[in-house]
Amino acid sequence: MLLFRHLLCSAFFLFEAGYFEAQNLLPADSRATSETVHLFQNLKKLPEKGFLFGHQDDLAYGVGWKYEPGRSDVHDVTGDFPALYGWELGRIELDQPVNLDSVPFDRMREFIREGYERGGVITISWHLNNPLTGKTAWQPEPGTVASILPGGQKNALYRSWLDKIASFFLSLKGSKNELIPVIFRPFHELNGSWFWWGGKNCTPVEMKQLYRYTVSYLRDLKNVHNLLYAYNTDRFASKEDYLERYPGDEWVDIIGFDIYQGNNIKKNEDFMAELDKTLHILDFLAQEKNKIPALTEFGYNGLPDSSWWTNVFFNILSKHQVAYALAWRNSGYQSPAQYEFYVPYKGQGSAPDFVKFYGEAQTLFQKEATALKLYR
Ligand code: BMA
Repeated sequence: MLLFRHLLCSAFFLFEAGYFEAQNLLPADSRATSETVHLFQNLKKLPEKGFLFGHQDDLAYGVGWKYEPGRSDVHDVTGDFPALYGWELGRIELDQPVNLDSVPFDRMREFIREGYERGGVITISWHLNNPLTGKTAWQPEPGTVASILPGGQKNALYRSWLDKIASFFLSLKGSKNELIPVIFRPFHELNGSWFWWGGKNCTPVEMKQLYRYTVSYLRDLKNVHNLLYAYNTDRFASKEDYLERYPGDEWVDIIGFDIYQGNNIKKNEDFMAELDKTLHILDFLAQEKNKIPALTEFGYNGLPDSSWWTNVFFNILSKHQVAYALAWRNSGYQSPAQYEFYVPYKGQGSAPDFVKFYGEAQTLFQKEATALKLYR
């Protein structure tokens, strides 16, 4: 009888959501859909195996082409699609039909479904305009973050923008009418000062408030339950630096950062040393906080080094634990001064090395991701 009571009590205890939360088996949204919870649990185990290779806007366009059904620069080079697809919502807040990089939101929805149905993972960023001035994300104005928090003059406007992204997230449906899970990385690069939400443009306290407010609004008010939340800095110097604007473990599922070679990190050795050091801190924090580590954006614009993928990037990444790494977009020719791509296209100098990188056991592309059944 005693034993029976004991078993009954344990079962009762196990069924309490509190137990799962305490064990970190549930994401920041304890009411997340089952596909989202499975993705969360599978991503947590993933670094033991390897990392998903991702590419921004991969299915929409590449170098020298746009909107050719079934095409992808990654596929042209490797015969396989990425395992992770990045998309961007900037300008959805203005009710525009296309985003700031000219991707129509309707097409984006179809591409998201296409990648998901193949077993791939979706991550979304949002370069939302400055709500105080109406200018772009890159045009900071003192007081912007304070103005959109509760009590601020632009809070109602910000809420109306959140309503629009909530509708978009809730419109992402798979073939069984289930919601498609998305890794949302609001306020990315939040320790740099180039966006209105970042660095010296607000205080760490304001940033934490805004992050929590945004999660809570989407999750608790709009009932969006297909999101995992990524805390996403830019390059950083130390653990303390990384955590300065961290909203707290209960608000975050994934911890990551963005890092690029070129511009201010020119030499391979310097990039490797910094990537190694910061990934080492991330490994430690992911363990300590029981979070999913990720390289939320990376790249070397124009890929001028033909062996960069194996000698530089994989050389360092293979020593660390990340669940995924997202390469930035292949927009190609933009102006004589700007030619932008971060994965090789067919015939590009680093393409053979990228195929070698593809062949590494730790790099996971679409076929491997599909086999992993990340939503079950
Ligand atoms: C930047 C560049 C821009 C683009 C922006 C938002 O890094 O790629 O061309 O508009 O991201 O996607």
